[in-house]
Amino acid sequence: LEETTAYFSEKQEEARQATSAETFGKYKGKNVIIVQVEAFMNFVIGKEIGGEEITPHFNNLMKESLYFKNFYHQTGQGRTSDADFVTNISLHPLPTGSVFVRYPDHEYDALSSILGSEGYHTAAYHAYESSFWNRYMMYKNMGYDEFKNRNNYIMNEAVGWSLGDKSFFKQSVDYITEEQLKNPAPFYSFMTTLTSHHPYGLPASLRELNTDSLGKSMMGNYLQSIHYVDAALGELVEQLKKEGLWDDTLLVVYGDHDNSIKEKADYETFLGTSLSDLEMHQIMNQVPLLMHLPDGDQAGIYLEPAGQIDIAPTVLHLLGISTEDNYLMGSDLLSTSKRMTVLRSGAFANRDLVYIPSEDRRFENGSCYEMPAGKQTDIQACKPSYEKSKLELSISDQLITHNLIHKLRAKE
Ligand code: GP9
Repeated sequence: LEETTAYFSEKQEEARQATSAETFGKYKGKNVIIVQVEAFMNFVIGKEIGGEEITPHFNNLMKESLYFKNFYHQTGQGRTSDADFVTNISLHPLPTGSVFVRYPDHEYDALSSILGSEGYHTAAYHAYESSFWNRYMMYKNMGYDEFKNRNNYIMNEAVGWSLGDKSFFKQSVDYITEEQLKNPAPFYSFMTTLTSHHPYGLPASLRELNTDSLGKSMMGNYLQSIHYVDAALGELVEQLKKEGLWDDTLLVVYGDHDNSIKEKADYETFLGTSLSDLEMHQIMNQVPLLMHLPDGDQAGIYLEPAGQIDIAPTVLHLLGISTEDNYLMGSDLLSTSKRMTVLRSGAFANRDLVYIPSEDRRFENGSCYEMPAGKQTDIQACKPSYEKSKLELSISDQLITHNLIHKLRAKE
């Protein structure tokens, strides 16, 4: 408890100072839509195959959005559920299993419950079985007013595991507009897509790219799926504009985790270059993060490392909701810069260094790189940040497993 209290007093002081930043509360009362895209990785952004852009809609939206180029997923074995947990609850996932499944009844400061207590209507949307990853239980704990799951969607576009993302977005926005008519309060919508799920078996009628140069590889199928999701994102933006919601909504889009294609050769063939261990590590761990603010404000390419853990604090900062009394491990991305992004594997990245652990997890057997040069350096250069990253993971683990938020609040 003492260690945890000391850690969070520092974080909460950072949050207190952030309230005087220019960006704090700039979008007070605006709606928030967060889209978590299945297996959406950063290496496809801005890339082409057969003369066509893989993500033309995303690339276009980037021009009027904040795009975080060095953004990491921080998931562990709980995959999609971990991404949801890190993003909405701003703690690390566990070293084994999924928090959604193991500790769905512990106390957390979820973005949904914080926004709910600020008068927002909150809803989670995912067109699959509500029990998968124990969402049904966990979303109750996270305080969502509604959870629209497979039972609430008309299956008019069957693709892969479930409903295609185009119809999923269309029906989800219809639910939002329906609710707005009854209750015009600001809303928070968390949408989890599914079409681009492994093994990427998109029907021939939906494959629009020419991936012949990759043969019949899974990588080709993956790119086809991502191209489809990108078109679905384009339709989502158009529908939000048509419904008059676009100018009053913060839209956040990010990838949940890697695509499970682990062979380096597949990436080398697609990118047309050989890849170092560091480059391969970045490819497998970086996902895109895009934030569109009304009027295209703050647009640009942000290079400082960041991770899913920073999304909830950033959204709350922009809405002017102070997190001084919350237990969130991430940082607001607009008012802080000297961050360290810690991954569940024990890897970390800050402005100057990237550390990659070895298989045996012994610190001295890992690799330390100077950034942005990407040059391997003496492992000892990574030692101080390594100690900090270890502490961060262990505090998060203890907080979750021993229900410490509950205990700390009881002490207050
Ligand atoms: C299913 C979906 C898939 O509901 O979220 O999760 P994943 O297998 O990617 O962890």
